[in-house]
Amino acid sequence: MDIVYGKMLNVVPTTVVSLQSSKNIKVTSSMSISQWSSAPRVPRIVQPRQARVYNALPLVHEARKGGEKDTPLTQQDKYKEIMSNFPRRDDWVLQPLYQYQGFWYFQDYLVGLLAAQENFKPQPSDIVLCTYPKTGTTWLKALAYAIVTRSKFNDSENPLLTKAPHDCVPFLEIDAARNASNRDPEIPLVATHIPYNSLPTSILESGCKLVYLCRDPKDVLISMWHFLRGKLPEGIDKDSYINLNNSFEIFCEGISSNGPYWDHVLGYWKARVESPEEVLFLVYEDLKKDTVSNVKKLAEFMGYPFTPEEEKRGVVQQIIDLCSFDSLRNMKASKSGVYSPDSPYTIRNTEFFRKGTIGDWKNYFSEEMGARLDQIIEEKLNGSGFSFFSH
Ligand code: PAP
Repeated sequence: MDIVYGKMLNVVPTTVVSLQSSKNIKVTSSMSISQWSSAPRVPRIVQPRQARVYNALPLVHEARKGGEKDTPLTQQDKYKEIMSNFPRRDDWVLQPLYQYQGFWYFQDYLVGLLAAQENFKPQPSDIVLCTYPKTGTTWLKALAYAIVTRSKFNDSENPLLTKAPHDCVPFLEIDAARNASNRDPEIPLVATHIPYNSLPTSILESGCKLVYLCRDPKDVLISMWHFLRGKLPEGIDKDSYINLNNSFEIFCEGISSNGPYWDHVLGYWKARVESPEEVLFLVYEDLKKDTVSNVKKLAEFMGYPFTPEEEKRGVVQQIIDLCSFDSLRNMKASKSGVYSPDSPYTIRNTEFFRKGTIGDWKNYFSEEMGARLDQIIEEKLNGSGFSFFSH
């Protein structure tokens, strides 16, 4: 495979202090893409942050030659120009994070998000699977796909046996927004990491059902930390680029891909409180501990409830078994395949399956660090009616 490790990060990070147009329009990162397009061009007033020169490193999603072919170059350039005015942080080293509508995003991902906001047209029956990265997206995709397609395929024909879950359910900001033909119109599922308030208005106006899955933040951070370190070239001292203590501190500050994590959770939780018939809110730990009732809840919510006859035949358990960590991890597609080879987001499927357990954070953080992150999250969620402690 022709992977380019060529994007150099030898840049001096900058922070946008203020942006004022000649017509006195304040330009902020909370503006929508269409507002940006009509805003007059403004000079950048920047203040250099701590000057750091990074070594050449691969992108978070390894860039491939020709990988950006789905999205016209002019559009890519437009988005990159827009985001060059957004507040920026370089803490995670692999790529800059840009702040947009209150959340931080890696540069290539933000291009996809902006394209999704501008272009995505949902099908009326679509169900959107929404997650913060590393909270169980792969598992949720597999379960939802198996539920929705169970009468379409017999047991030996299910595409999950030969295709990775990420190839069965497209990502809105990676596949679907880049090219509408990247999805099968017969499968009403699309997945996204986009926070609730930044979802394309086309989704919010369409009344599509949303399923949200969240996870204990301590395990999310450990999972993400492993994933991002896995993007560093072999043989280098990974701790000098992405070490645990620094990752912990910046995550606690809210600086992480699609973070702050607590705001991501809160956005979907509030939506669920306001419209329980449109938003299902699931927790990874609950799904692990009581998979049967959560899978039934998921099927019911999506409009594909199990019949008593199906329950008697053990269909619920068959789906759970098919989508279990061990089952999916051992599939040929998971062991050898690559996610999204025609886009700039190329990830080996093995990277989506690490341990799949609850509480792995204890092998990395001290009790004090765990308690500190818990306290931060609890304070942020305080008064919302949702707490990770009750799961
Ligand atoms: P993504 O955001 O990049 O799509 P996502 O699937 O959300 O990744 O998260 C990966 C985590 O889910 C991994 O957790 P870990 O690092 O703590 O191990 C992965 O192991 C876990 N995972 C993947 N598939 C399953 C599954 N079938 N059951 C339980 N956990 C799973």
